[in-house]
Amino acid sequence: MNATLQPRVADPVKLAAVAQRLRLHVLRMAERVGQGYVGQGLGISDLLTVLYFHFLRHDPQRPDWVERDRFILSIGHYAIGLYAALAEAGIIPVDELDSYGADGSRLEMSAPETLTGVEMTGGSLGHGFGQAVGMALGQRLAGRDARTVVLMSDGELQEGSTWEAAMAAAHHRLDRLIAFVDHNRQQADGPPERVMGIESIPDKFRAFGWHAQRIDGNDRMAIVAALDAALTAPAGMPRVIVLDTVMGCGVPLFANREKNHFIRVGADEWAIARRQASEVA
Ligand SMILES: Cc1ncc(C[n+]2csc(CCOP(=O)(O)OP(=O)(O)O)c2C)c(N)n1
Ligand SMILES: [Mg+2]
Repeated sequence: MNATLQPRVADPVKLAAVAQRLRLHVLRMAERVGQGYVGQGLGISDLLTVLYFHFLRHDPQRPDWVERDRFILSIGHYAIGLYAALAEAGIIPVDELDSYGADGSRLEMSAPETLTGVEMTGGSLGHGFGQAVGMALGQRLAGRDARTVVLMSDGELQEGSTWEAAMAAAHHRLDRLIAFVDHNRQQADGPPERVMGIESIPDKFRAFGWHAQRIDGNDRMAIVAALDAALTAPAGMPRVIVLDTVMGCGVPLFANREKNHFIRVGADEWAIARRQASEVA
């Protein structure tokens, strides 16, 4: 096994504190806009915490370091979560979060690759996975051992391009590619099982030649363990980790809403949300 693929030891206390700060950053951004993709940002904070503060090899002082592991956010509307992680990691200034979604801001509601730390412009769904496959292939052709990590959504599994990318990754035996699926059981028009069913997600990926796992995506140590298992899985297969997540996780006020894709929040609710996020560790 290549030494660079060895798992590292995670610090659960540190990760809990970081995840809480990410959630508070998400609320701070959303409160200024008054609405938005709050549920996604909160739901994915645990993954982004583990990636940016445990797993990814990156250097905040040199965001363009050529040997860095790549993180590709296929779902551009999740940008609010990514900005929180980039700020907490020191890649963009924390104070810049206040400009989220404002005219002229670098922090557009869909992540643009013109922003430091963003690898791909999002917005049009179903493209990040294919781009990640291309980047992983490119890393190998360049002789680098960097890992490529991509996050896509359950809604994106309904796109044909997703399965073309899955097939290509297995064909090219891209074992340094790790794909995450945020299975939050929501898309714009309701739950996927009502719009167009996508289960069983792990079985579909296995049929395409992938190493597949499924975990509680809001359990940070389960994410750490799944990444460890992905690093030591058989060579030659790309890896996928399906995350069962709760939209709005960490803020019960939002987590319990039936329609969570784009949350409208009353002016009086933000203080409650902030308090709830502060209580969860
Ligand atoms: C190609 C494309 N089709 C449609 C849209 C409009 N759109 C934006 S978010 C979204 C929902 C996609 O599902 P998912 O990412 O699972 O949504 P969430 O979990 O955030 O509710 C849709 C259809 C888009 N951005 N791109
Ligand atoms: Mg979804």
